[in-house]
Amino acid sequence: MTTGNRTFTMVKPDAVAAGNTGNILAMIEQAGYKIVALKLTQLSEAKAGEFYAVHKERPFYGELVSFMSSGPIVAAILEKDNAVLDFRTLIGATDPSKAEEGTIRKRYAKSLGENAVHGSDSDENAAIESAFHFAVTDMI
Ligand code: FUP
Repeated sequence: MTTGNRTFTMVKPDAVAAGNTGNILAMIEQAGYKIVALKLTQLSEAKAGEFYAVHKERPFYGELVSFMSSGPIVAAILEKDNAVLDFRTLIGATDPSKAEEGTIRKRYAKSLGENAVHGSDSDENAAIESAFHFAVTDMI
């Protein structure tokens, strides 16, 4: 695996429950990403807490952990040049009211908390988050 050409994403419980998984994956593929690992899963509260441990001291942590463990998610590893930064552009701002037209969050996010999709914020975190959800043998 070359660093810099992969990112990690989750279609969050709000978007899976609303039936938007297929449309979101289509937007991702249309943006030039190749899906190199993919699974439907559900995080336990403990696992969601671990994934978002960096936010432990933030006031929204409890709500975030409870939301992210509230239903199925779709986790994926995506490949493209400049994967991490281009994916942040594709998903748009964390708060959908501030997201650009044509972004995934503008189209599908309900609110700052229930914002449809996750995207890694650095190459280092993309590698850590991918390894959190997938074994090397799960990746193409
Ligand atoms: P992002 O990288 O865009 O997913 O945003 P952050 O890492 O800053 O936040 C992670 C998640 O915490 C967001 F997807 C939603 C949630 N969050 C809140 O619920 N309230 C906030 O004020 C900030 C983030």
